[in-house]
Amino acid sequence: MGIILEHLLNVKDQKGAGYLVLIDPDKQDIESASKLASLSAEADVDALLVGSSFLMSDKFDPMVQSIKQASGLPVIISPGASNHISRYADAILFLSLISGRNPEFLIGEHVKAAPMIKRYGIEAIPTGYMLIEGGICTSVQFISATMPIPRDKTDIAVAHAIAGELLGMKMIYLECGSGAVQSVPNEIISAVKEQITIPLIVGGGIVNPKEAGEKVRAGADFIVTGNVLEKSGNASLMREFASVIHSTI
Ligand code: 1GP
Repeated sequence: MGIILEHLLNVKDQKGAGYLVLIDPDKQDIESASKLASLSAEADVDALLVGSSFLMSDKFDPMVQSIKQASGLPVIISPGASNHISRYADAILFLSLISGRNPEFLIGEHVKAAPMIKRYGIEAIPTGYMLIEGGICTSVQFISATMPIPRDKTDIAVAHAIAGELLGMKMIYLECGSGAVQSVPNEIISAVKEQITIPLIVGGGIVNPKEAGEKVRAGADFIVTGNVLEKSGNASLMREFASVIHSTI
């Protein structure tokens, strides 16, 4: 097992659940991203995710390097496509968009990215990425040209997650998409959690610590927030998220 996946599993064992902060290179410049990264380290965040659905920034590589230096935290790419690779990252969520039926996001982008990931020695964490309907058409839905799983189709979500685990994925990521107006329903989280043995990441549209705590109680092993901190860079809110997520179970 790679050291970053091991770190994540240790976090889950020791703290009950982990807190991941997503830095979107299209919404930050290097300076503000580095500030967010160093605040994250002070606020007991467990790792940083970096990525977006549609990378417009030409500063991905230096940004990953800067947030790594500023935080000392594990930096994990959460890619939207095969060009979202940086030699400075510790790991990459090797996301397969299993809720969709677009071959590019099931295997095509992976083939394009694989040689570079290998060359740089970046730890790849095979992850089943499941888009759940979140009240708006998010960038990930539009860019991937896939249909999210309807919020009331819990059984369909569960079947996808089981399939992901049976295919050998190491984590399942339930995602409503950045800026979603509704986060992943707790019913889906608990039903999926009951049927899989691999860790469960939940993100998209989580706007306050209380909501994050509910997701952990429902079965989330890792919570991801992006927008809510990017807008405010609010250190005390970040600490509140971390303490609720780490103390909920
Ligand atoms: C993590 O994509 C998300 O899964 C981030 O979503 O920006 O809505 O927090 P938010």
